[in-house]
Amino acid sequence: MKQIFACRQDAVVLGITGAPGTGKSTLVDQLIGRLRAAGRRIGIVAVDPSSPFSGGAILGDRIRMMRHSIDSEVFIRSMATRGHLGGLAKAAGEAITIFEAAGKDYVLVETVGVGQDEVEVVKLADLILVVLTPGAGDEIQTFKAGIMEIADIFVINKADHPGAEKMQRQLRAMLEMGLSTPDLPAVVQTVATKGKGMDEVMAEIERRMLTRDGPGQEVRRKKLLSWMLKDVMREKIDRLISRDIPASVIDRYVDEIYHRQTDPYTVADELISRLKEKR
Ligand SMILES: Nc1nc2c(ncn2[C@@H]2O[C@H](COP(=O)(O)OP(=O)(O)O)[C@@H](O)[C@H]2O)c(=O)[nH]1
Ligand SMILES: [Mg+2]
Repeated sequence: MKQIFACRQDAVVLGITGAPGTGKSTLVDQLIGRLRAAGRRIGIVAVDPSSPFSGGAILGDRIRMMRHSIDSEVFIRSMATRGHLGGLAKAAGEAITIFEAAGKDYVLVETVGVGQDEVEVVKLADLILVVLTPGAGDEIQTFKAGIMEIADIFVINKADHPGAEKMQRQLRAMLEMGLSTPDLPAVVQTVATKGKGMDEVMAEIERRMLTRDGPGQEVRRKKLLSWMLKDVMREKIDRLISRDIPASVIDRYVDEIYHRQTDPYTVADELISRLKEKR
């Protein structure tokens, strides 16, 4: 990773988030198709337990992804939400860094916009697409997760279902009321399964990437780096603990705690000062 860090160059990082089943993976699949047609090299980070990329979805989706899995310029890295030793930010950050070092032009990060970690990870993207579907109370979910403020492009997918038009109007009205920024988020209708509306989505991505402010990008990048740094340190400290404090010592302390001779807080302080003395 040290060497990989030394040779990374910035790719465009697109975050795609939304409730499960809204069509994020289908949309990513469409984006891959369009970016590949333009000769771009692509890395995918799928942080989505229900993602076809991570093997959780129905067969039809998996088959659809297959057309890209034989393309050597498309690399898909799936990761589960939980179970990462150093945390999700580190795992996602490492995947993005590796893609950047490998010369990918675009990195697409798909996350379910439900857990706090997932939302935080998607916030690190250069551009954020929030995927909604007509009806289904998605609007309320969006507000809850606080992604209303961070979306650059709202994608109303499944526009073949009733209510897309109404939702687009409501969303636009809400945005015009709530935000004073000159560049309002775009609201685009799509039918991802048919590729409908994808030209507009691509045009918005390209237009917004051109006008992205440098300082804002730096802030986001630095936030990712600060998370990674902390996660890497936590992992190293964890390793230090298991290496330098033998299990027998832990067992002895646990025994003392059990017999009410001491408590975990006092023991932790003692063990930490011991670790420090050793250095
Ligand atoms: N009717 C309709 N179905 C769609 C559309 N986009 C995706 N789907 C279907 O919705 C389901 C969930 O899609 P998926 O991409 O896995 O959603 P994700 O969980 O957000 O990644 C799949 O069965 C898709 O075929 C759309 O625009 N219209
Ligand atoms: Mg998915």
